[in-house]
Amino acid sequence: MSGSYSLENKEYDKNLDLKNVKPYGDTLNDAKVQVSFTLPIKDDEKGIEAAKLTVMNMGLGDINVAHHKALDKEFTFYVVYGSLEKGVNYEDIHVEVAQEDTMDKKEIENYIKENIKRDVVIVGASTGTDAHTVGIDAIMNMKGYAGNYGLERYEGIEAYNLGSQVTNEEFIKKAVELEADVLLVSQTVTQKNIHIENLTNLVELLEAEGLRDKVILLCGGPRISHELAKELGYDAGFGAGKFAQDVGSFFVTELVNRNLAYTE
Ligand code: B12
Repeated sequence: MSGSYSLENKEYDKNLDLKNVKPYGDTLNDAKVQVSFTLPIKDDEKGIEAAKLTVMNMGLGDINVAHHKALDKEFTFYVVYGSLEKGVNYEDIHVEVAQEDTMDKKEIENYIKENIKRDVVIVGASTGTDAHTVGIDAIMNMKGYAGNYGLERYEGIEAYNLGSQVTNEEFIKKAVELEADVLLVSQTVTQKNIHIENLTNLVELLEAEGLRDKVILLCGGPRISHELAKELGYDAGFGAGKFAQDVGSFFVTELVNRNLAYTE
């Protein structure tokens, strides 16, 4: 057919270099990315140029402002495409993860039966001013999330979900009352680093009460990494795509390894 354009006839770079990995847009190594942001300016030609310069400042070339929309008189939303000049050395990356191997529900239940020999008590909440419950519910609720049962359904686990907007003081009080082995903290809102402030405050309060070393302290949320959690004084952190079996595998083995699993 005349005028038709065939992708198959074009020569593309097909060499994947793990020492210089670049984003994949339409083809390997084209280094294309999409960035979206809002500028506090009106939606006109000058604004589009400001959006281009903003993206240029991020180190992108071959820039195309694909979308601009006035949010009101003084704010405009932009979607911009560009290409990155510099790739990353994937082979040089070393990341600390909470758990290399994840057990499934049955394996965790058997592990508790054989190694802990009593129920493990877990208290969880979305703490501070954070009103998001879906994350902690995904981990704890009986029915679970995305085909993964929550901890309430596990044999050998006694799980208490306190809900959202639980102050750190209330959280600790309840943990002491229930003699919790494991504390699960969920943080979703990260604006102005409120999560850092809140998570740090919890560690300080636990330390002040002499409780920090007596519990397994874990946090999670869409912007929580294991690295950040460790930095803040937590035993581990779990981000997006983690489920009850990931955190469960971690705390049952940690209880045994740290000798916190008092056995009769
Ligand atoms: C639903 C929702 C709400 C609902 C929450 C209902 C509820 N009962 O939870 C409502 C409408 C109440 C709400 C309110 C607000 N929201 Co909201 N909300 C969302 C939304 C759309 C989905 C969140 C969600 O449910 N995700 C699904 C769960 C399953 O995912 P998850 O939380 O990541 O959890 C997984 C992992 O992170 C991990 N995990 C999570 N916690 C834990 C804990 C442990 C211990 C472990 C092991 C693992 C773990 O396991 C889970 C399963 O894999 C997101 C946007 C989005 N698409 O993500 C915005 C979002 C989170 N909300 C946002 C904001 C700003 C707010 C408000 C502040 C808005 C406002 N100005 O009023 C308020 C919150 C007020 C407050 N005081 O907290 C922002 C947060 C921005 C930021 N980074 O700070 C988001 C990202 C939207 C956005 N793009 O701006 N929100």
